[in-house]
Amino acid sequence: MRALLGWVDRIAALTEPDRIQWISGDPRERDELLAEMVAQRTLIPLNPEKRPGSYLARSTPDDVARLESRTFICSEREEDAGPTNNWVAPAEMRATLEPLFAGSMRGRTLYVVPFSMGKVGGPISQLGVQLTDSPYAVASIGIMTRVGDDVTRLIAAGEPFVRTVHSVGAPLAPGQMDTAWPSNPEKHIAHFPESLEVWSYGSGYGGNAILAKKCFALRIASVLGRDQGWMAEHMLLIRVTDPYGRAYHVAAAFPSACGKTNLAMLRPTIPGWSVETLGDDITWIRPGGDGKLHAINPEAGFFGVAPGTGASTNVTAVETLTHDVIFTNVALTDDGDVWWEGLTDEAPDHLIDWQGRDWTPADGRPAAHPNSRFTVAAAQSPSISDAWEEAVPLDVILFGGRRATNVPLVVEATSWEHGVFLGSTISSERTAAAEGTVGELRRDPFAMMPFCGYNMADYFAHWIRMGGSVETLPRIFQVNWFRKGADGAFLWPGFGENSRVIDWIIRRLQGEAAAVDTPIGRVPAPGSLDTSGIDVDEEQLLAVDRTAWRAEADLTEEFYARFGDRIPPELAAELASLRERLR
Ligand code: GTP
Ligand code: SPV
Ligand code: MN
Repeated sequence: MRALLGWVDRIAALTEPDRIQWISGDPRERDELLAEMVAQRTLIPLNPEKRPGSYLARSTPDDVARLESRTFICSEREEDAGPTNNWVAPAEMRATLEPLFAGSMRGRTLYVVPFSMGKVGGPISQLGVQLTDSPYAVASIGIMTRVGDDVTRLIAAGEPFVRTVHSVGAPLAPGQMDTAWPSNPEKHIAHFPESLEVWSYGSGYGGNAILAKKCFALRIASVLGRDQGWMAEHMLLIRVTDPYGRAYHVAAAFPSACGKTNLAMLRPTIPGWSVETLGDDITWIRPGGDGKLHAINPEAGFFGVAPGTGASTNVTAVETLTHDVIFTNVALTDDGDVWWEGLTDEAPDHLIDWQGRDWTPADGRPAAHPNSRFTVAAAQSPSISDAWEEAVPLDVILFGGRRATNVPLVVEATSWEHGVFLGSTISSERTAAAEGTVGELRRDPFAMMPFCGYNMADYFAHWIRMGGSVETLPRIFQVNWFRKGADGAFLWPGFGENSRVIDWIIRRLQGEAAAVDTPIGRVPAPGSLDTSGIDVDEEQLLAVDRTAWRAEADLTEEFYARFGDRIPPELAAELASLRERLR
């Protein structure tokens, strides 16, 4: 406890808040915080008849997504951050941050938020504390993690914890009016993997501000996993039950805004199957005592993409969002409810858009920001599994991305090493979840490019190594719901119909579905994928074009070359045999 108190004192002395508030986890404390934010105009209460317990927040236009260019891994040695991370020496970053944080909380409250990733005291769980001057962040962390006195007691008893410090960088002079969304044009999201610290300055949004999420549960946790023999992954986690009542656990790594929440809440369109949700964004994986890898969802809520979430795409999400939700950057309806593109087929005649301006369909611009999101407790999802707070044995791992060309609907890896190779070669079209040009193709191995806290080649080697940690490994598949035909339309209906791919995968595990070998892996044999009742061009969906794949192999070689001789020999060998098979 002395360690925690001393640290809070030091940060308070640096940031000079007007007051310090320890978050206990009491529901009354939460209600007070929400009421304060309403008074401050940070939150707009929604119509309690339509959306009880729910609020809308609007950020500033420069604070709407993760900022990868402002995200830093500050390891002692540059090579430990690797060529795909922004590296700054720890001493240099501290020298940059100190003057920014000095006095940055003047006129504000410093909240001390103790949180647990995974259930409090759970065998795979980890503790952290976020010090923040953002009540919006406090409310979000309260939904996304388990916060409060239970955690403080564990820390007092000597449990280790990750230290995270966050300031929106908007001190208030005496008497100065606050703004609805305080932030600072200068932003830094800095990770210190050796001292297990995160310092975030200037942003109030999502992964930049809820430091338990990407900063801790992925970037710092990936380093802990490397050192301690476990894995922190950008994956959803589901339990799939087949028509015979057999249950399987499936984890899937798709890049940001590429369908994790959708698959996590999948409603199968084919009879006999059911899917339960365990997690939608982050999965921690460890060898279990039974010779299998075991997985947990370390989070307690969903911070999900709103646009594209509707009755025809993700009805479970729509049902999850009926009460007690914080929406950010969606549109406001005239009757005090929310709307976003894709919620309904037809837009309302009039809205207030995400920037607070009048909006009609004729305006032509989106009413909700493309990266607008909902924050909601996992427990209130109708699809939540009874087992969602427990560790479950992992049977299948999927890797995916958003690829208009080349990548088939589903490919089965022929071995763990081949599966790791597939994961390492994933590229995906950029989405609005971070800055950058939407649609531009970029490498996103294991969907972890923005989230790996160390050298990505060492991360690849860690995956290879984990293959030797248990007797029965999950089977690995690559999927792509986003392949397009010559007319530019998706070849695959997606959403609930993705259950047909899950069905094929599970029947592969049972030895009940046929596959054919291609140079890149196994694809469904003609007739083995259940396409009854839908009209799809299976040949195009599963086609493997050798010329295009030779070009893909060239790009993979270029990508690997960025890491020099740190690329594990197993992956270099996989690339060589791919080339061999493509000849
Ligand atoms: P993060 O929270 O950013 O990590 O992303 P996520 O992977 O959870 O993203 P999410 O599931 O919210 O996906 C967002 C977008 O993907 C929405 O626009 C969806 O409409 C779209 N999407 C999801 N599944 C499918 C699918 O099967 N087919 C198609 N075409 N689009 C999909
Ligand atoms: C992502 O970008 O992958 C997210 C949203 O899940 S955020 O928490 O903002 O990073
Ligand atoms: Mn994510």
